[in-house]
Parts: sequence; C-alpha cells; structure tokens
Amino acid sequence: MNKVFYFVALTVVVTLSLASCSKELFDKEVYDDFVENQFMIDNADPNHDWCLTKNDTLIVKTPDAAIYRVQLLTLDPYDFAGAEIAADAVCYGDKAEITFTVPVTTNMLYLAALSEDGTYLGVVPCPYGFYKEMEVTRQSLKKRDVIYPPVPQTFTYLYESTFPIPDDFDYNDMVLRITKSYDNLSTQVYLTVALTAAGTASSYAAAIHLGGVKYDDLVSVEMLEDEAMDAGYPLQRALITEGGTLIRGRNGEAVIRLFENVHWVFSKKRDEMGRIEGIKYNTSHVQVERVSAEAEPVVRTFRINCKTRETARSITFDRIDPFIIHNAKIDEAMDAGIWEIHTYPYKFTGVLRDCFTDKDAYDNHVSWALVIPQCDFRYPQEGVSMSTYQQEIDATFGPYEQFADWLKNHQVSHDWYLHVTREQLLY
Ligand SMILES: [Ca+2]
Repeated sequence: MNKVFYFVALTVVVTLSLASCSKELFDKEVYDDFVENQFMIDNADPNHDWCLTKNDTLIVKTPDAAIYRVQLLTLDPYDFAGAEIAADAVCYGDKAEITFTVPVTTNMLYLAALSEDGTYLGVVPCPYGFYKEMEVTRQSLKKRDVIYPPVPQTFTYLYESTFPIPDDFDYNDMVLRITKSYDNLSTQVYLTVALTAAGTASSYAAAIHLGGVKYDDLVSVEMLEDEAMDAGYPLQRALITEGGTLIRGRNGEAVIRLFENVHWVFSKKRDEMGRIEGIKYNTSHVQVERVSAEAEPVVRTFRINCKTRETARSITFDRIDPFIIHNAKIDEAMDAGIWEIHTYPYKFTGVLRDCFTDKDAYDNHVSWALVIPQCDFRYPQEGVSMSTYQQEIDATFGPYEQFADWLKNHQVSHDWYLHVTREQLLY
C-alpha cells in the first residue's frame, strides 16, 4: 500500500466511521473520487447492473401420460457431459409450469421428459424466448442409448471483502459455489454450498440471505452434515451473534448462517499465541508458510423446509444472496464499524446489521460481489484484478479482458467469463 493510498484510505475510513453519528462529516465527492481512482476500469458504465442472468417461465403441456416430469437443461445431454438442470418440474393436470434462471447469452435450451421411475424418455430443443407454451409428446422427443446424466445448476459467487473501501478487485477474498436442487411439487429446496477460496488475511463471517423470503414462511433449515462449517470455533462470536442455522433478519427475512470466521473454517486451529492465522486459501500457486495455503473446499448441504410449495417455488437463483459480514478497520486502533457485503441487487440490504443509514453515500455502481452463472469459473490469482482498463492509453490487461468491455457498457460482453485472455493469471 503506497503512502498516498494509505492517506486517502485513512481519510475515508475516518469519515466513514463517523458517518453514522453525523452525515455532514461524510464527503460523498471525496469517497466517489476515491472509489473511481481505485477501481480497475476507467470510464465504467454509471448504469451498470452487474447482472449476467435472465429469468423466465415456460408452460409445458404433456398430454402423454407416460411423461411424469420435465427438466429444462442447458445442454443436450446426449451430446455433452455437464448439462445443468435449470428447472425440474413434475407434471400435474397434463402440464408443468417452469420458472428458471439462465445466463443472459443463452439462446438454446433442451427440454427433457422423464418417466415416473426417472428414466429419460428423450430430449427436444427449446430455443430461448421462442415459446411461452409448448407441447411435448413421446413422438416429439429425440432419444439415444447413452446419456450423460444432467447435474443440478451451480453458480459461482465472488467477493472483495473490504467494502466500503475499494481494494485490488481480484474478487477472490471469498469464493462460494452454490448448487440448487428443487422440484416444483416439493416444499423442500436444497442448497449445497462449497466455500472454495479465502484470498484475504482479514477474516469475515458469511451467511445467505433469501431475498423476499420471510423467516415465518419457512419451517426450518436443516444442515445434512453433522458439523457446521465452523464447528469448534473457540472465540466469542462477534459478527453473527444469533444462534442456529436459520436466522430471522432485521426485516423478517430468512437468513442461513454459514460461519463466523473464514480462516477457522479452513484451518480449524490456532497458532501458539491462540490466534487464528489469516492465511489466504486457494488463491496462490506458490505457498508461503503462514501466508498462503491450499485446502479442500468446505461443503455443506442445507435443506430449506418451506411451509408452502409457493414459497419453495419462489426461491429462484436471483433470491439467493450470500453475503459477508466484516469489521472494516485499517489497523488495530481504528474501528470503522461492521459492514455487510452483498450481491449487487441487494447491495444496500443490511440484513443482520443496520449498516446503511445513508445508502446514497455508497451508491456508485461499483460492486464488491460478482455472481457468475457457471459452476467452475476460474477466478484470478491473489492480487490480480479481473481486468484493468486505462483510458489514457486505451489498454486492457488481465485474465478476462472482456470483463472490462462489460464494465464499460453493461449491454455487451455478457459472456466475458467464457473467454480467458491470460490463463497464467488465474488460480
Ligand atoms: Ca484477494
């Protein structure tokens, strides 16, 4: 951290720490300039929505009694392994209503029909946006002998853990992969959460906010494994003080507790001084003792038991808002308060903490979190920005150069994450 940066950061932190006491002391202009200077893309789109997905619905008519359920798949499972199940619906009254979330650039999906025992009867192409309603019979299906089994849909969630202070935007301070399984006649939704990386020395807690889903609409959230992600955490819980797996958020919304201290989740041990070391996990190919290490992802599956089918049906991917809770401080002496870091649509939510007495102050179209509709997205190595763009010399550099194009114009390059430009900069 250079001296100028340190000075500016310090000024901002001081003003932020006082913001809740006296709004007049927060200088939005200084803060906006600071964010703009630190952000890696010059000339970013002021109307950016940070959205890489689209939601839609489809009605499938199934007059053929042999068709028990239908699935909407992202690939043809007879041709490709890894087809994801974007929706899974049991037919009732000769039809199935499907709600789904897919990448913005999707133009072709595949509708699979299954018998009651789960056998795939065949697949029919389903061009995106072409049908609002379609009819499927056994005669219309294509079937071959060998099928690659489709898998539940998985998105990757990436975070900068320093909000409201900008940092290096490598978006690897927390990496989660979340898999959702659900069928439309059930009141249960399964979320499998894999904590994949922690690319920061400062610790944080994490939870999942279910946007628009009330705590009172759920019966319970059960973890299928015996031990919580942070089982045996030896210190007092200061960031998520509520007990249990299901928590009532400040606005009555449902929150699933993940962990109190990310480094404890990976290490489960303290150093000789009794501290939990801030080692960076799974963001560097070169391992340095007490600085960086590799570890297996930590995986837990949560069964969300809803009171009604309607509530279960409403838990679509755009309702899933994992978030970080951290104590933003620049050194041990300065405490700037506890902040939540959400996905962009929920940036100002303040689910467990009232962090946003003045949300306009931080309304700058920069996101500290990214949602990628891809199960195995490769994130940048430690300290490498997703990409950088310097307007002065009109030059872009980084592992995903098209990320810069998307940041400059939110209507283009929605598939930037499929185009790696510097593989050696990725973990
Ligand atoms: Ca990092």
